Formats: sequence, structure tokens, C-alpha cells
Amino acid sequence: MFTNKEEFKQIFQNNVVSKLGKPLNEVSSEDVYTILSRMMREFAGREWASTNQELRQDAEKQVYYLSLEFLIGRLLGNNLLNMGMLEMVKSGLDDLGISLEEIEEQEADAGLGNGGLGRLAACFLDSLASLGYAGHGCGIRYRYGLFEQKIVDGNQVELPDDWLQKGFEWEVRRADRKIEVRFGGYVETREADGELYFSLRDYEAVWAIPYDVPVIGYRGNQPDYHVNTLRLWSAEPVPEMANRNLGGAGNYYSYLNYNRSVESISEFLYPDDSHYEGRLLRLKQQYFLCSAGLQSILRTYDKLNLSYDQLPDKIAIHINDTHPTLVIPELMRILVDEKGYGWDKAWNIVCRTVSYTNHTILSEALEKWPAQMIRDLIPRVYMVIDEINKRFCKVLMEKYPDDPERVAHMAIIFDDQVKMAHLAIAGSYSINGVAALHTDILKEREMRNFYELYPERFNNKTNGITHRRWLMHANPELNDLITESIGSRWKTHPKELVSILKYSEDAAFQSKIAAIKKHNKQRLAQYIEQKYGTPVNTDSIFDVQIKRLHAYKRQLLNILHVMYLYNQIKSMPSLNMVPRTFIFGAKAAPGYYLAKNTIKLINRVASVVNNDPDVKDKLNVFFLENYSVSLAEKIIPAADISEQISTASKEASGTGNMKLMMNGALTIGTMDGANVEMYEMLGDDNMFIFGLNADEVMDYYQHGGYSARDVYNSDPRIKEVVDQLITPGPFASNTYEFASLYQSLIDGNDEYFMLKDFDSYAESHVQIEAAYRNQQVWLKKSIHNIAHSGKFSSDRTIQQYASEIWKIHPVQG
Ligand code: 26W
Repeated sequence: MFTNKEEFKQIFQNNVVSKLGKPLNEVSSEDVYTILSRMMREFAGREWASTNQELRQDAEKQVYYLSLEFLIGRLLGNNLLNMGMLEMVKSGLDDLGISLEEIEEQEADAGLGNGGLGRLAACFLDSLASLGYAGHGCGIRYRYGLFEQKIVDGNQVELPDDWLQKGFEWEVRRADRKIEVRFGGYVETREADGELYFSLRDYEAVWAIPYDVPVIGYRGNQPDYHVNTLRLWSAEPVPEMANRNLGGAGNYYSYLNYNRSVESISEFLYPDDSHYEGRLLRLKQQYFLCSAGLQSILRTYDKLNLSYDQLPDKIAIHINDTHPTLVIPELMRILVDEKGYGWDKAWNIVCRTVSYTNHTILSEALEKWPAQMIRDLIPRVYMVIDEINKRFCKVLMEKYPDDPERVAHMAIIFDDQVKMAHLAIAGSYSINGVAALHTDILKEREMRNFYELYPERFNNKTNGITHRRWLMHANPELNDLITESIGSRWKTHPKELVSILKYSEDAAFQSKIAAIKKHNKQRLAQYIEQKYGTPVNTDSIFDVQIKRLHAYKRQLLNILHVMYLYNQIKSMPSLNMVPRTFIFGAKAAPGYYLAKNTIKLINRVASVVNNDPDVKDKLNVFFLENYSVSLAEKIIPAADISEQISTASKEASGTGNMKLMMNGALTIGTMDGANVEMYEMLGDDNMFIFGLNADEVMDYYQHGGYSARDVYNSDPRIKEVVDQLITPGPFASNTYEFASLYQSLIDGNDEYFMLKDFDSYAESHVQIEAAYRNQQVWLKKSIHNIAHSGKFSSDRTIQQYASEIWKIHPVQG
């Protein structure tokens, strides 16, 4: 292809002319994006093929990461970076008068995920490929990703995310590798030679068509790079099925309707995170992914001509939360019904192949499916689950003969509900939490009974983020400064970021860090000014809370504190304070009223403070609409303060906290999730910790003793802001528009302890202001944050999964 800039320019221009039939000066940015990404995809194709060939030859153990979500975002910039071509292409395009940054903006975000869990999967893919592991993603090619958020009159409105409209240049449709997935029907049982045989009859088959996306590993200084595969499945009708389904009497419209109903399986991503809803279509999605993914994995395995006894030595299947748990009974079904295995041997293989990560302890997020729904949709799989349950309960009854209550609690099927977490634990050899505190809570509380039964299965893998996207690509100036100062080894050994500590008090280094932050703030300010028409003071502290909107994440605490600052300024207009810009980005699940009401409140406070002449030079609030991976890449490098203020014990890990830390923001946070591990490294000097800790919170939940009303009555600052929610005045225009928030705090006794933590939160903000006034001290803290963020690279996380769970090794290239 090309090895230098001039060659690149030549080939690029040839492509423009031959593929578009236009001279370069007539092509749009969108055209350039299409041509460039297609070129790079084809270029990567060679390495992709060569990695695949190596994998076939080496027969190295491979891991498949099954996930209903992959929140990958844009690929062009990151792929160029990983291929080692970013600089060459950028400067070649510059010569042609084209800005790469503008071209990157043309790419639609692949938003095939809700938030933390989906973005984690995408970071893991990047690390797996960059470390040279054979590790592939397996997911669904949703026709519509996470909804696009518009703010209309302060309210969230959801629009479909038509991300494929202009085509997705990185994917390759592989119709030749399609898989049949079977739904419905009934199970026919036959007996022969004393054995039972099961066949599914009258089922409905659909095609699962794979679309493969290359996952390009970072090449560093190596001559070639490793390319794994993210295989995304799309549902298509099997033509004969329509006929059968319609009794041979269908008309044109009924055929079309039938096709549509099949395609609906992969039509859209469910926009709920942290709230489980037992929808049939969602269950179909889960089985569709598990069955197609597994059959395709086994088809590849079959080429090795090995016995299935060796499956666990060659293949690891990891399930991202319980959403793909059906892979467990599906693998049992295939081994028993199709490969002739007896139950015990098959179960042993399954339990040595599957591993599971838990991402939340919120009880409303735990998946429970009505038994009848599973029985109707996938009858044979249900029989298998039923049998797994019976045998599991038998083991439990033998172990705990005097404790039927414990057995009932731990059963997989209870009260006509299938508990997916129990099935996932029973059928896997490893169960991990995503931060030390979260894993402790799983072991000691949420999954205590299971931990007592299988202590050796439980382990922690603290989350991480890819420093390639979140530092090297999102913050190129910081990338350059670090590399100039300590060399480039940190790019492949991110813990070596710690070497910049020696410059933490170096005035020249500090001022460069300050200049980079300032520049990033200017870029974000420009984006905000352009989009919303409001000027942004880049000398103010950029205080950022970006994440899904949920009561436990406490955006409401943040905005109540902003209201308090407003009240303070109004009562004392001469107040000498460092100007603050509070920035929010958050999507609420479409049916989550309290979350939507919080968005409305944030927007109301924004319009009040930004337009009040007494206040607007000191305090600004922006709610940036449609928070997404690409927007995060603009906000994070510009942040001074990172808000990680969840009710302690509720945030399993958090990963935004890590991204912001890596970009030099200081955290104000609770002792929750991975904040705890950040604090271990940073201490009180470099982090602002406040509020109840997890034990205190769980103690209140268990024993009571918290009265929100008492706190409200005893703290006039709190009383004032809470009353402002239901009193027509600066913020509320009537008594009811924010009444739900008021009620959740006062009548609902503030389930997430916002009022309880308000005072220490406000106090931490006072400390932030004092610290910011001394820029040298501030910059030192900021450098400490960057320096210690290497631990939170997903490279470290993936190395731990690889050696401690999957037992895989890098492929020797
Ligand atoms: C069934 C509906 C549903 C959908 C998604 C329930 C729960 C989820 C996810 C488990 C929610 C999620 O994204 N959890 C987040 O996972 C991140 C990656 O481990 C953690 O960093 C976050 O703390 C956790 O909230």
C-alpha cells in the first residue's frame, strides 16, 4: 500500500478520482471520510487475514467476549493511531488542504451500548488486540444504536439513532458464514437403547448474518499489528419460513410483515441500563446472540479436529453481565443433543469454558425471566435450564439439609422465575466484580451464599480504560508532552506514566500542562459557544459530571449544590469566588421519570444562572445534549474537576473517573467503586473525598436511623434549595414541575443520601476553590493524577483477565 506521505497522497487522490469520479477540490468532507476509511479498512485487511492465518496455525487458545453491548464510538482516528499512520495521514491531508479532525467528525458514532458496560467491552477489545491476544467480540449489529438525545424546552426527547444511514465503512458482511437460530416449536422425546433423545419440531428458523469489524491493535514500534474480529450479528428471514408460518396462504403484505418481525430481533438496542424489564424481544435478542455466537465459535473449533473434551483448553467464553447467560444452557444443549455427550461430562466442559463478570448490585437490574416466556420461546433450552436447576438444588439440599430457605434463595428457578445470575454462577468457573470494593460487597453481601459454596470462583478485576483512545488520541498535546519528557515506552507500558512524577514540581513542565489544559478548554468552549450561543469563560474551573443519569449517581446533589451557590451569590453579590462552569452530559432511560425531571432541573438552573447578570460571570451551567463517546472525547481533556459522587456502595466501578484522572482532572468523589483504588494511590492531597462510606450506607439501609426531613429542617442551606423545587421562584415556575424530586428527597426519605452528604460535599467544593487559587499546587496535583492513572489502563485489566481467568497467551507473530 503506502509507506510514506507522498505515496499516501498519491493513492488517496487516485481513489478519490476512481471511486467518486470527481476532482479533489469538489469532494465533500463526507466523501473524504468514506474514501479514507474504506482505504484504511482494506489496508488493514491484509494484516487481518494474516492474524487469522496465524490463529489457525498456532491453535492458541482464544477468548470470545459475548456482550449485548459494544459502545465503540468512532474508529477512523483510533485505527490510524493503532496502525501507526496517524501522523503521516494527518500531514498528507494537510498538504492537500484537508483537516483530518474535520474528516473524523463525519463518522457516525457506533453507539451500540448504553454506558459503562458497553464502553468497557470496547476498551477491552482495543487492549486484547494491542496486547496480541486472540480475543474476539461477539455482539448484535443493532440497526439503531442508543437513541439520540435532543433537549427541547429543557426536556429530553429521544430520536432514533440511524447510525448506518451513510453506511459503516469498517464492517464486512459475511453472508457465507450465516447461522441458523431456532425459536419456538415443541420438543419431541424419543427413547432408544435406554437413552433419551430430544429434537425440536415445528420451530421457526431465522438467519443470523455476521458483519465483521476488524479490531486493530496498537502497533507501537513493531513491524506488523494484530487484528482481531468483532463479529456483530444481524437477523434476517429464512424465506421458506414465511411460507410455513403463514400456512402457505400468505399474501405479499403478510410476507413483508413476517420479514419485518424477524428483522426486529436486531433492530434496536434496549435503552435501559440498570433497570431490567422482562420484554420478549429482549429475550429473543439474548438467545439470538448466544446461539449464533456459540455455533459460530464451535464451527471454527471443529476445524481443529479435536474432541470436545478439549474445548476448555482452546476456548474461553466470557459473558458481560448476565445478558448472554443463555450461552450456558445452549452449550449444554449442543453437547448433549448434537455431540452425543452425557450430562455430567457436558456440564464439566461447560463449567470450565464459561466465565462471568457482574457489573451491578442494584437489585432492580438483576435479570429474572418468567419461566413460561423462556419455555415458549426456546423450549429445549428451557428443559436444559430446568435440569441444571434440579441438579443444582440437589447439591444444595445435600450440603444444607437443614436450611431449605437458603436452598430456595439460591435456586436458579424459583417462583416461576429464572434467575440469570444464579444460572451464570452455577455454570461458570470464574465470577468477577469490577473493583475491589464491589467484589467485596458481592462476596460478603449480595452473593454471599454463592461465595460460601464456591469461594474459589470469585475474584476481582478492577476495570480499566484504553489509554490509546482516552489519552493518546483524545488529548494529543498531552500525549506529545509526556512522550517528549519520558520517551514513548509508557504507550505500551502505561504504568510508566509514573515517571512524570519527577516533573510534578518543575515550573516549566507545570506551565506546559497548564497550557494544554487551557487549550483543551478553549476547544470545548468553542464547541459550546457554536452550538448553544453562550460564551464560556475558559479561566473558570470546568467542573464536569458526565455519565448516565441515575438517582444513585446523584446528578441531583450536584445541581442542588449549584442552586446553593446561586443563592449564595445572590445574597452576597460581591462574593469573591473563582468562576465555575458546571458541565453535565447524561442520557436518561426513556421511561425513567425522576431522571428526566433531573435533566429538566439542570436545564432550568442553567438558563437561570447563565442569564442572571449578578451571577453569570461567576457561575455557569451547561447541559450538553446527546452525550456520547465522541462528545466525551471533547469534554474529558478539558475538565478540571471530575464529579464521581455516587452513593457509596452503588457504583460498581465507574470508568469515567479513570478517563478524567488520566487527563489531569482532580476528582471530587465518594469512597465508591474504583474511586477507592484511586484514593489509595492519590491520598487526600490529590483527591477530594466526601460523604458516607459504603459500610455506613449499608448500615442505614439495614438498620434505619436516617431522617432526610431532620437534615432538611436543621440546615437552612438545604432547606432553601429543597424548598425552591416546589416554590415558584428563580427555578420552579409552579409548585409541581419539580415536585417528584422534592418528594423523592423528603417523602421518600432520600434513598441515596443526597441531603445527608450535602454538607461534606459543599465543604469539599470550598477546598477545591482554595486549591485552585494556588496554581502551582493545583498543577502538581493534576500531574499526580496523570502519573498514577497507568494502573487504570485496560491493558492491565486485560492482562489480569488473560492470566488469571482465561489462561491465554499472546499470539507469537
Ligand atoms: C437489563 C438491563 C441492564 C442493562 C445494563 C442492567 C444493567 C446493565 C449494566 C450492568 C449497567 C452498567 O453499565 N453497569 C456499569 O458497568 C461499568 C463497567 O463495569 C461500571 O464501571 C459501572 O460502575 C456500572 O454501573
